[in-house]
Amino acid sequence: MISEKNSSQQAIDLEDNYGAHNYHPLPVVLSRGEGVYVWDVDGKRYYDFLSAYSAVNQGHCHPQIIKALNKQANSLTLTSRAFYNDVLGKYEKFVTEYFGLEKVLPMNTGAEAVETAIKLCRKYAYEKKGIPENKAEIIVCKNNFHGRTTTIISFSNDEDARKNFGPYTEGFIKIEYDNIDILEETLKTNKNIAGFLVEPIQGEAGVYVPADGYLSKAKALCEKYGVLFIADEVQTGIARTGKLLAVNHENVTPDILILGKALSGGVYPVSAVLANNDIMDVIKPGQHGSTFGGNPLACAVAIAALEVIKNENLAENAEKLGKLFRSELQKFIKTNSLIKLVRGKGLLNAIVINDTEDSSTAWDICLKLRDNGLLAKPTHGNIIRFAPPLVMNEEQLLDCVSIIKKTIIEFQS
Ligand code: IF1
Repeated sequence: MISEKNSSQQAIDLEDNYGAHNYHPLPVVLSRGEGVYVWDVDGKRYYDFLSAYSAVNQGHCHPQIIKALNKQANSLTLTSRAFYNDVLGKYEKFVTEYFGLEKVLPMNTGAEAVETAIKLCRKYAYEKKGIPENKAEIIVCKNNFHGRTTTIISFSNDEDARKNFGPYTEGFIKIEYDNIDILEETLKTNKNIAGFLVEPIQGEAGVYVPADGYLSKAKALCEKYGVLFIADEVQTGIARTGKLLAVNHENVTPDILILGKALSGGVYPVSAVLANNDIMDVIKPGQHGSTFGGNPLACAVAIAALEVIKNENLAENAEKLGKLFRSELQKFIKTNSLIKLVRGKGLLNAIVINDTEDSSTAWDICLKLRDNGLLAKPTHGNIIRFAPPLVMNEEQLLDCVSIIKKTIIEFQS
């Protein structure tokens, strides 16, 4: 029996005793969410500045998305792809028109969608480009984060993510991010390149924004060398950075687009890979799939989640509030020695703290932010990511800015 007393500690103990220790959560136990807020088991309210790693862009428990979830759950949840269902086709038409690519392959998690993109890219390379069997290479970037499957961690350079999970999958060339010359050099000197897989902003690396023009130049180089440009917009997509997609800032259309997280507004795992027909048509029946991918519940939820983005102008809001957030913090850090810099795009931002990567400063600041009513998570010992739901308004954002300033000042005294 779980008593009502100390329910916070009870919940933590249960996870500690019965769950694998593959996470180190901030000590706060949440039981409710609405819009930009979450509440802990004791009823204390917080601003959510993580948004479940940008999955909850539409805000917690958005009524329109929950309504779609409930409505669909009452009629049909899963058929598998062995049969047709009456929602998948509607969703496929909707999502392809929404993003301007001809076909979609529905999956569930971000990592699955990345795996799908890799398989699609390789198959296209063998069948349409004539790369010799098993020789295809995909260029990836140093400090990438694309998920946690064995293939994906094979091209990570994060020791925690990688070490003792080998043997690793071959066929990836890792180059420096945000370096266009190295990309061209790599494309020029290797003849079996099938694709270039890139995050438009590197999230896990600490919200690292590449130089203006990097993505459009990279896309142009991919075209020149006949290589597929694969954008992993799992974290940056769906209005987070102030445009529907982060590549839209540079008017780039990816050959393969990978989406996840906020594609469902965070209520259900929904991911997708989009591409035009000449690419997508290399996959034939039996060659790829998933029991849950494209299920009616996921499709209904994703349609609602994408409608909310447009109806509520969340990309424009993210753009506007992001500028305000950075300019307010910019002003503050001029007067403060603890924060080195603030960077980001739209409402995907981070502060870099004047301390070493292995310090606990970012963690300690996050604990104090929590006490002051704002939840954020460090990425590395000296970087804190700030990514609130995009349904925030200006007044709330300024309230958050003052919580952050107050916390940093408290921390220093
Ligand atoms: C965790 C980071 C964020 C992603 C990109 C694919 C995936 C992710 C660009 C895989 C997932 C997550 C997962 C989360 C931590 C997290 C993360 F800090 F590691 F980098 F968001 F910032 N492509 N990102 O960012 O998607 O399979 O998880 O659905 O706890 O591992 P998934």
